[in-house]
Amino acid sequence: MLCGLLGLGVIAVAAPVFAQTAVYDVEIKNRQVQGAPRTIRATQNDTVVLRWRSDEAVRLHLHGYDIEIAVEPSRVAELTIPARATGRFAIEAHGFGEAARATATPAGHTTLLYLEIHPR
Ligand SMILES: [Cu+2]
Repeated sequence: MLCGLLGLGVIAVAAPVFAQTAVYDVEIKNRQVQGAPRTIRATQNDTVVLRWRSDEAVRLHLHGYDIEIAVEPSRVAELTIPARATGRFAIEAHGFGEAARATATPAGHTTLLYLEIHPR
């Protein structure tokens, strides 16, 4: 019991000092994000890891940071974001299915999630 209390104390002291890594699982079904919150919040200098799974090929684009990743069906694709810039950034789908594999950026963009980075 005493050990448990001490452990909690250490975590409470350490948390505000060190940047953290937050991992989120995000699933896309029928071109929509399932269950996850529409906005993922983090603190500046944290690392955010989004582990994407999709029932269809999709190309993802994180605005502001300008990171693009391709997600293939039934395979986990990780999007790692070193959260240095603060603000609210859209993560868009730049095409599903065949359009996700095309070299040109398709016209229709769909916002899937927002990433909010708050100042430390
Ligand atoms: Cu975009």
